[in-house]
Amino acid sequence: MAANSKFISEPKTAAPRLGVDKGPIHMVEAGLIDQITELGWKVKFDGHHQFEDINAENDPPIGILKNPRLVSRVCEAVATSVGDVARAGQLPITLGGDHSLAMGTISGTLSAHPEACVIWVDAHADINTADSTDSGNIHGMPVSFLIGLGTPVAEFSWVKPLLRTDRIVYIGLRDVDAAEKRILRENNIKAFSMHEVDKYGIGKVVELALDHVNPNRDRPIHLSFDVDALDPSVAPSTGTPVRGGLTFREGHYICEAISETGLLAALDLMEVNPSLADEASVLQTVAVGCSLVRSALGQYIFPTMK
Ligand code: B3U
Ligand code: MN
Ligand code: MN
Repeated sequence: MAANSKFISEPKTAAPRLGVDKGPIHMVEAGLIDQITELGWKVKFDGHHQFEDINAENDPPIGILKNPRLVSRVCEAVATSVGDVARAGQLPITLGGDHSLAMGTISGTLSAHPEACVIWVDAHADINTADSTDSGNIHGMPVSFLIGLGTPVAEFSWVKPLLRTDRIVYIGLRDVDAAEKRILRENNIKAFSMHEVDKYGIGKVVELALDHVNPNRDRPIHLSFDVDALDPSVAPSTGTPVRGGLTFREGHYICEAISETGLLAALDLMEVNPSLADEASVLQTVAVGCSLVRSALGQYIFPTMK
């Protein structure tokens, strides 16, 4: 494993919910880089991406989309960084930050590995289009941009519709808008909601999810993990907590099972937001975020069990 290396990038994000951009640095300050170095990885830390030149005054809404230029500029820079790292044969890890960043990370991954598939772990589907969004929050929309659904938004013309509808699968959904349900159905996009997690158990759900996007277990996997997929009792410090989520073990199982495939090509750990809770909740959420990353990087794969 010493020959492997990875790249941790923690972009400052564009969320109107102030504070979400402070999430990543808490995970780094909690010792994440040392922790994954101890697992045998060679880590290169890219630091914060700073975009000081765009603020609310010079970034008015486009339609009802909030902070469109800032989100677009940040995501485009992230796409370039992640693409460069992936092309170098390394594993890009992006700590967020709001989930609109996945527009950048997944664009980067697909530019390097066009055959890659995406496992999107989230309470939300994040598949509203510019036409269907009620909130105008771009973090509720990245998947539609990546697939190329809805009326194109010129500001985001750099996002190429490289993601095929049969190369993404969801796990953990439980708060999906009516319009998003229609989009999922019309495009035949596979989703394992909490209902399926309860019904089949997490082991079977991950197997079925992989069977869908990666039947021969030969495609690189981009894991985009929104920490709000976990139950708020496990990860309270996040922007839009929704009760009835994944347990600590279910979240970790997903990361472990993907690690076990040996196909992980890129990882996002998103929506850790320390400004939204008391100190104990922040520490708990940051610790869980670090722990999920370690699991995805092989912490719990014991050679004696093979
Ligand atoms: N679907 C809603 C709510 C939402 C999506 N993602 C988050 N919240 N975090 C929306 O705003 O599009
Ligand atoms: Mn999300
Ligand atoms: Mn979410």
